[in-house]
Amino acid sequence: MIAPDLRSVGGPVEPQGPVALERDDEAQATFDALIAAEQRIEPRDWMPDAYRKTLIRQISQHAHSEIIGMQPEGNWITRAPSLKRKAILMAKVQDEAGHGLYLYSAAQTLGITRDEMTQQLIDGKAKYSSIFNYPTPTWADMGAIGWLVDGAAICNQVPLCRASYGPYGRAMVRVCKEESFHQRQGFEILLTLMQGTPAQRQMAQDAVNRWYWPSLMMFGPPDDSSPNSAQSMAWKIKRFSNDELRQRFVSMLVPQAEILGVTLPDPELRWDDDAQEWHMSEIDWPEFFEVLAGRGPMNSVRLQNRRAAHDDGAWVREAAAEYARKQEERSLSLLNGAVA
Ligand code: FAQ
Repeated sequence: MIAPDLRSVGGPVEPQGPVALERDDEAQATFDALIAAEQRIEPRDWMPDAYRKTLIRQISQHAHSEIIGMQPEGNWITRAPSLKRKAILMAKVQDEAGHGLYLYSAAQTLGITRDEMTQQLIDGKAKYSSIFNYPTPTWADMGAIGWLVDGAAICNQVPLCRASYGPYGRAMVRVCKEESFHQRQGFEILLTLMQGTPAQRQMAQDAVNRWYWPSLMMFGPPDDSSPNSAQSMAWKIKRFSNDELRQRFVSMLVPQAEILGVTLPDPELRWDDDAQEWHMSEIDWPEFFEVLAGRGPMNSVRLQNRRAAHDDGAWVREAAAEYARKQEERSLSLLNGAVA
């Protein structure tokens, strides 16, 4: 069944004074009704300013994360242990670039330009996921990133496929399909290492030890210190709280860790039957906030690399813009010739 379209407000006329106020109330009521009815807000719709700003914040941070997120694994493309592993890793890193592009496009529908977002990132003013500020010293890190980081990304992003803002939710559907391939390839790298020599098994366990806690931090601060959650959930951008998703993630990891034969590095981790949740050690929140403040192990390297790539790519952007200008000029003169 097709849901009835609740939009009755629209059109280009911009009334002033009391009429405008009435019109704003009407637009707000339509927006509220669309959210309540689980319908999507589209770029053409009126939306509260705070909703627009929240989406620009979250989607642009998400896009930056995908772009910066290419670096930890990009670091291993030239050193992958076989041609097959190299091809898979290259495809994965390219996928992350694609995710960044879908997300920048979704954010652009909200009235911010790609240049503005890029500038915020390279000026160090924009956030991106804390997880990408950790180093990747061994090949096993490729397995741990796929299994844990992409695994956490899937847990967080599957509910975002139902985000109330249309372009974001639709971008997430494709992203999630690709992330599940990423997670499986990470799992398979770890499985192969765990079936190898004692040194390979140790390398896999070390990588899991290093990525486990940062991957739990990806879900954001605890619910009682998450300033944006309540409003984002009321707007149905977020569907679950940070702690709820963290719990789901651990539920997914525990049986998979058993299959792999790795130990999750938390001696306190156990299912609490009374609370119906995983009991775990306290996450190192001071470390999380240090990373957010730009003082993680790899923050400055990640930004330096991004700035260098931006500078190195300047000629490509200029050439593309000039090519587009010439194409337009040519099609205009053809059109004028046809008219004359
Ligand atoms: N890192 O009030 P909340 C990936 C910030 S993609 C950095 O809870 P919210 C794919 C937060 O932005 C990974 N900052 O905020 C891949 C807010 O900042 P602000 C990225 C964080 O928005 C895999 C402040 O703290 N995924 O992995 C983090 O309601 C492998 C207060 O927090 C997304 O972006 C953090 N971990 O909830 C790529 C998913 N956590 O602006 C390559 C979409 C929180 O108020 C390789 N985003 N902050 O100063 C979301 O779902 C949400 O934005 C949350 C945060 C859950 C991240």
